[in-house]
Amino acid sequence: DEGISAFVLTDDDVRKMLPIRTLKGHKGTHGKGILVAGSKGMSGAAVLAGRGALRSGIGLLQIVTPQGIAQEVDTAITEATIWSAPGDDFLNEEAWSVILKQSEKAQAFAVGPGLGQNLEFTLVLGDILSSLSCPVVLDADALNQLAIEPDLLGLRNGQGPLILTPHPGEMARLCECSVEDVESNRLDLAVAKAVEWEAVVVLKGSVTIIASPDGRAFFNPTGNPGLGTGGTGDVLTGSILAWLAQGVAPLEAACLGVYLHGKSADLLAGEYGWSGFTASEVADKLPKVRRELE
Ligand code: NPW
Ligand code: AMP
Ligand code: MG
Repeated sequence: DEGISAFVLTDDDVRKMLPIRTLKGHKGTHGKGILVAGSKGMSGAAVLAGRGALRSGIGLLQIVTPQGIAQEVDTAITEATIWSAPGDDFLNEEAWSVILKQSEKAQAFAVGPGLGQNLEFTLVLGDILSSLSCPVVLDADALNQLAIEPDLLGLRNGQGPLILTPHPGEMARLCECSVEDVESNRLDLAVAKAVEWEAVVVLKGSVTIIASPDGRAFFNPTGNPGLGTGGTGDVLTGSILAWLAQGVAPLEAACLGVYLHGKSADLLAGEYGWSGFTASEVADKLPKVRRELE
C-alpha cells in the first residue's frame, strides 16, 4: 500500500532503543512494572510473562493474580512480589482496588496473560483503561474481553499509551473477521487498527508487524517457527512491560521486545533447530542477545 511507510527493523535501529544503564542505577531507577495475569490452570502464563520481564531487566516486578493461585506463582517466581487479589479461580471485580493501590509507583502495566474468560474482569479492564496514565500493554484474555466489549477502548481516550499484542486469532476476534482475513491483509489491517484505536498494535505471527498510531509500521525479521509453542507470547508481553518500565517509549518498547524475543529464539534454533525449545528458555536467553546487540 503506497500510503503506508513500512520498515524492516535492523540491529542498528534496535540498539538505539535500548535504555542506558548508569553506574548508580538501582531497582528503583530500573523501573517498576505491574503484571496482572493468571487464573486456575494458567498460573504458567503469569510465571512466563514474569520471567520475560525479569530477563529484560525490570527493576521491580509486582504480579497481581487471583489468591487461588498466588502461592503457586510466588513459589515459581522468587524475584517478583505477589499481590493476591480476591478470587479462587479468576480475578473478580475487587481486583481493581489491589491494582489501584499498586499503581502509584508503577511506570507500566501489562494485563491479560492467562486471565481466562471471566466477565467480572471486564469492569476491572474498564477501570484500568480509564484511570491509569502510564503505558498499558493488553494481551491474551484482556484482548478477548475487548473483542466482547469494544466500547472499552473508548475509555482510554488519550489517558495514556496503549499497546495491544494480538496473535492472528485474537486480531480476528477484535476485528470481527476470520483468521484468513487477518493473514491475507496483515500490514493494512495492523496499521488501520493502530490508527483507529490510537494504540501500538503488535500483530504477531511468522513476521510480526509493529504498527504505530501515526501510521508507520515495522516488520520484525527475527524469530522462527520454534516460537510456535505455548507461552512464548506471554514471555513477549512481560518483556515489553520491562522495556516500558525502564523508560523506553511505547513504540520502541514494542519493537525492542519483539526483536529481542525473536533473536533469543534464533539463538536457541542454532542449538536445537526449529523445535523443542521452550518459552522459558526464550526468556532466559534474552539477556544474552541483548548483550550481543549492545
Ligand atoms: P486456528 O486454530 O488456527 O483456527 P486462543 P491461546 C489462532 C494462555 N496461555 N496464525 C488459532 O486459530 C494465554 O495467555 C497459558 C494463525 C488458535 O486456535 C491466554 O490467556 C499458558 N492462527 C490463554 O492461554 C501457555 C493463529 O488462535 C487460536 C495463530 C489462551 O490463549 C499457553 C488460539 O488462540 C497460553 O499462552 C497464528 N500465528 N496464533 C500457561 N502455561 O499457562 C493463534 N492462532 O484461543 O486465544 O488461545 O493463544 O492459547
Ligand atoms: P502467542 O500465540 O500469544 O503465544 O504468541 C506466539 C509468539 O510466537 C509470537 O511472538 C509469534 O510472533 C511467535 N511465532 C509463532 N509462530 C511463529 C513463526 N512461525 N515464526 C516466527 N515467530 C512465530
Ligand atoms: Mg498469547
